[in-house]
Amino acid sequence: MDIDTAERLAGQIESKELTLRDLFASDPKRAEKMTVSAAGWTLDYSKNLVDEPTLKLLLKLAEKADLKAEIERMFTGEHINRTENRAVLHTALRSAKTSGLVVDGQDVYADVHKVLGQMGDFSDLVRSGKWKGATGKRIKYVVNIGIGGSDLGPAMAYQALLPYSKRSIRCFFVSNVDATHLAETLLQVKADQTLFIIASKTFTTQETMTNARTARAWLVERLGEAAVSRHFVAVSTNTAKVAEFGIDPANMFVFWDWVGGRYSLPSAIGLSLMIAIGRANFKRLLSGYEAMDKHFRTAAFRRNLPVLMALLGILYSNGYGADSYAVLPYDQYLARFPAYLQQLDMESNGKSVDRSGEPVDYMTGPIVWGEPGTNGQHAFYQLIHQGTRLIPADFIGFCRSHNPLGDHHDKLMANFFAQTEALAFGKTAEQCRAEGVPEELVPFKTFEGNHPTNTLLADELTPKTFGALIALYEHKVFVQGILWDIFSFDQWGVELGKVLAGKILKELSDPALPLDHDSSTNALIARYRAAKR
Ligand code: G6Q
Repeated sequence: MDIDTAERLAGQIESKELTLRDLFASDPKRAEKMTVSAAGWTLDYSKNLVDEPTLKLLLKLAEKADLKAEIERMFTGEHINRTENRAVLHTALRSAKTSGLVVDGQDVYADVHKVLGQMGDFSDLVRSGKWKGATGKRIKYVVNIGIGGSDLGPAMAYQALLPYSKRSIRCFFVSNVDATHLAETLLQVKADQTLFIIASKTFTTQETMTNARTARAWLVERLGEAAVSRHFVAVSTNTAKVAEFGIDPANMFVFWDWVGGRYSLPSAIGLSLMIAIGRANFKRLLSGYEAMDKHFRTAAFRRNLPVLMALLGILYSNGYGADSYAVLPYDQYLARFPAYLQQLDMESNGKSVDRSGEPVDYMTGPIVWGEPGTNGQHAFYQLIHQGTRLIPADFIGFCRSHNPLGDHHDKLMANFFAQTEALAFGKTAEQCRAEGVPEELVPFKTFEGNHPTNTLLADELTPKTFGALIALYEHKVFVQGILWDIFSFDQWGVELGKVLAGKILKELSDPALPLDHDSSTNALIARYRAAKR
């Protein structure tokens, strides 16, 4: 991060003590000036603790980090994922272009569209009932087995786009190696009408392979070995491992090492979603992503949604010391969106060394959390309103509901608007007194306000607006990674988890093995060994 600009920023924040009441009072056009639109979304960022000079300094940070050039490096396939020596090309997955990008000898767009065509053909077969199970029945259940990036995207998106899905096919997502996840899912499906999609970039992930093997055995027990080819397909970059598992590579949908797991929903990892919503809606989803990609790549930073949201996030993390931000979708279909963003943001920017390998001396990726409104209002909003921490929040809402029952939607959105207003402007002691609040209760009923929010509003949750929303956050995270000078596209912490458990697994299954961990871990393993079945 450019230290000089960051220090000036900190100086400004300390000297000014901005309040949203003053900022709005001093400029009647504030909301108009601080509202920008792109790809079906309107971002109103006026309820942020930012004035023009602060915004200028934030934009300077972007300039100093050479952000424009960094964006181009990503879009054109440079190996910006340096610790894994890979390009980062998830934006190529949603480009309508079919040629014109050759990276490391690969005709990227051509390959992307080839796989999209293969996915589309397969989805058509499953949706139309032409793809039959081993006993001649059509598929009614799709079980995606994957974890992390091979699960969170499709699981979240399936829920988000349920109104667009074929309701006669139900999708399930099994990720946890806890057998309960698979067992409870298998209770809800019938073997001869189930398609298992084994989704794993590496095809070596312990959780996924364990669930996949157990699912395979379950199916073979019911329908015989020959049924596997009608009931199992794979999504992976690793053809050899797919074949070794016993899935015909003809039933495999590929993607590439330049697609990071948490960015992989628009790749073949989205196969379950495409089966659910159909190829045309999947295409609309991709076009929404692409609209935001184009906006991000071309719009001036001052009007660039991902850039503005990234800069404001940096203001709160580094200027105000905020540890977290909340994502509050006022739409039940987006219930899993905060969980999805947790991986996208925290796995990408949960880093503490800069790009030259030196420890950073500033805060990087924040904690992301949230729940759909209005549920959160009856739970944790209290702390946002009256607690001691600064928690910036993104409010995400839609003008029209897919379920226009009575006045539900107006009520939902009345809460949506009321909350950002109350968070910004609070309620003063004078207002309380004017309302007749007894003096001894005034301190408790006073709301300081000055809690910053972004409001993101679209007409309707459609595949297109939804794709644009995901891309918006992807690019926000990218910008922050650049400004913090960290690598956002590796995840060595996850890799560590993948190897750590291996040693202990052996010790759990062989009680004769000596334990040489610390005294705490040794005692806990011994306790488990003594009580396990
Ligand atoms: C995502 C991470 C991680 C990954 C899972 C699953 O960016 O790399 O969440 O997606 O560990 O990996 P596989 O797809 O290889 O099974």
